[in-house]
Amino acid sequence: TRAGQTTRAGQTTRAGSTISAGEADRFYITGPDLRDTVYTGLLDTSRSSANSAGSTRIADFSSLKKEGIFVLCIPGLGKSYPFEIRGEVHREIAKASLKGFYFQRTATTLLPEHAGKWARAGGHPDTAVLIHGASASSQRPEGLVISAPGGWYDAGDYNKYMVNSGITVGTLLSLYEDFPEYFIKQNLDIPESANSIPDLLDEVLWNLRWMLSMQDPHDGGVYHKLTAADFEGMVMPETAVSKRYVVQKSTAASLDFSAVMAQAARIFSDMEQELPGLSDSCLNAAVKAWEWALENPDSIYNQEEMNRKYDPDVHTGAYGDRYPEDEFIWAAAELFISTGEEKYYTIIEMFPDDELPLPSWSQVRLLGYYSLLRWEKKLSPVVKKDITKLKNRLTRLAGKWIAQAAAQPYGTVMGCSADDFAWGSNAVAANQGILLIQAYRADPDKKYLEYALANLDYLLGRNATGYSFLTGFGDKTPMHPHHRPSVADGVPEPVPGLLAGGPNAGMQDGCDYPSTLPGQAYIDSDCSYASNEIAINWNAPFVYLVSALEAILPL
Ligand code: 9MR
Repeated sequence: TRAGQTTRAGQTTRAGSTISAGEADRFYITGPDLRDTVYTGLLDTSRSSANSAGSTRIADFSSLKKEGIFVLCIPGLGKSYPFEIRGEVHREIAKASLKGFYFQRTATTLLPEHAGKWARAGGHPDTAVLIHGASASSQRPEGLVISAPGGWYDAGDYNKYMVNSGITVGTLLSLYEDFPEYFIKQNLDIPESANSIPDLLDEVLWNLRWMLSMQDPHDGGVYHKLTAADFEGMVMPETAVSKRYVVQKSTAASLDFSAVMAQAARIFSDMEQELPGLSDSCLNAAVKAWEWALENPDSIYNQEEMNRKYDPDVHTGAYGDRYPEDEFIWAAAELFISTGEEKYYTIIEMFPDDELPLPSWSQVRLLGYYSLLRWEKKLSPVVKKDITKLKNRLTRLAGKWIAQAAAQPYGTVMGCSADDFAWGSNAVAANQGILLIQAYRADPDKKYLEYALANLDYLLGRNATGYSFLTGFGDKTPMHPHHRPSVADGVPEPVPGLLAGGPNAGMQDGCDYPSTLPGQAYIDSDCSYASNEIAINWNAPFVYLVSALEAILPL
């Protein structure tokens, strides 16, 4: 059997566990020692046809509400990992996945009292970063060097990328705006935990302050990334000391920055006492970056072209988004909400078509739409009409997904389309979950939550690989993520609370995958940057999904 996922007390999950292969037709839920049967049921074969995930059957024990530790057992086939039924079952995971960002902090020592056995020295001070392509003779006002310390490492590598920071911080700030009460109580055990700001916001500030330093004060444009010319070896941060550069100011980076700063401005305006002036600084920065983007709508980051012009060649992640239309929509929505000025809403086409493309680093339109929905009550009558349209589209899409998921072997929205299994597929699963939660907020029907929870189950083991993809949680969980500190620190367990990329049919790293079925194209090897890297833009939607469900459930 695949891992039996954890089921919450007092709440029904769509399906209990997904079983692969075998002939038996009955399953038993027992204590961990296989005694004391508390439930028996028939395996549901209605979805048993072979599929992209292999061949599967469902063991549905949703009606079992007894608290305790159990295993699911099928005579002749075997037993599951032990699983627990109780309330608040995801609480530690919500905390650990957010704490994962603390472990990604650059430029600071992680002390044992916060980091436990993963304590480490700081690296990458980034106080004197070269401007790529600048030369003494060009005499540009920005000069040759900037200081841009702090922020999070993007992923398993040691670089800092604005576009990816944008969607990550936007997702985390949206989580705070949607469920503020949950975060007033949460304690992450980070250096700032004793202050009066919620730890979620303290953690976000570590990256937000870095983002602010990436804006060119002379014209408002924002540098696309801060990077070494090449990826560093698998070493600890303090020994990865290659020269660092900021490269070209780009339209996408400036708009993502603008959106995040506008959103931060309204959140921090409530914390003027703790963070004097921050809200104003964020709003000014947001407006300046927006104006720069309006004047520079075609400043697309093209790494090959840049390498033809300037030395040294840069070979790190490009995040080369060629279509900034959705970034304009996101930034316009956030600026409109924060300033109340309709010019931001009317200057661009907010609804170019009926689509609701799932968020990713290159597609951020929905982040703007989610914010409009969140602030509906504050918006003018003109906009309210659009909101009604938006809600209908959202619930229609969620309903379509659910109908497909009901026939899918694992009963999850994730995996209904073969396209789901791309690079960073676990973020696809998490973002689908967020969409279902947004649909629930628009139309409080429990079915949306059940399927959001099913996608969380997917990420924690109810999938064709059987892996629980969050490091440190589950019996079968990544031990060898593509993550430099986890490889180099000499600690057998990887840094906890980090989400692996997940099955990726592209398998671009050429590692030795055990299966090429899209849903199983995953390998727990640090070789595999295409399926087993961790990244902030994957952790953030995971944190959203798990925290939102903890905040809402049980109903
Ligand atoms: O998440 C990115 C994925 O969509 C791209 O296909 C891939 C190749 O360009 O890059 C991924 O992002 C990586 C980034 O470029 C560098 N840091 C690690 C990121 C996660 O693998």
